[in-house]
Amino acid sequence: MAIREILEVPDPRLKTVSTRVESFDDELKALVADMFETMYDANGIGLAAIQVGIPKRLLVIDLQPEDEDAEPEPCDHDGHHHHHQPTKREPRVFVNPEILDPAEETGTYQEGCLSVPDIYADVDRPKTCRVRWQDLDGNVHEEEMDGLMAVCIQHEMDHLEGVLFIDHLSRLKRTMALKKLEKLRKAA
Ligand code: GNR
Ligand code: NI
Repeated sequence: MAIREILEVPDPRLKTVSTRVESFDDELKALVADMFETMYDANGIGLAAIQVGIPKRLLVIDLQPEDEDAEPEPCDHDGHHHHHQPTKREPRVFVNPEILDPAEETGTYQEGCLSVPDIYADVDRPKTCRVRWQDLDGNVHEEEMDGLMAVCIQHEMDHLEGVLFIDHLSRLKRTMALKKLEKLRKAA
């Protein structure tokens, strides 16, 4: 397992339209393991493969927030202190995901993106959607998504089309967001 580098704007690779996963092999499982490690290290709740430079229709999500006040895990008797470990992880893998019937009703959520660090902006999206996807063995699943899961999976699926959340903003707001990012980078 390895933490991979997360691509950031204006890297042109983030505009790639990703291609379907055809091989459900060990290489895919190794990539997914790296994606989880990279996402947890960056404190993200989702990650698309293109964000680590792999143009495949693959994403991982874990909505569980890290819980600083969590009780130590019962198995933590080896004396090691596990920093930034959430109490309970809910890792989910979506291979070749498709949105079937987005709700007409939209909701607004303040989104962020690991590829647009430290920038947050309100984005409107369908409140719920049905998602069909494959798991790591190629089996097909379908589920109705709502709440933060609906927001996150739509954000991740945009990445598969080369779209970032700032692309949903007005030109003025997008320009302001990118200028702010430049300023933060120069200050760092
Ligand atoms: O970590 C992330 N948080 C987040 C917050 C609101 C809406 C979407 C997201 S996804 C983001 C991680 C990321 O960039 N995934 O592509
Ligand atoms: Ni993102």
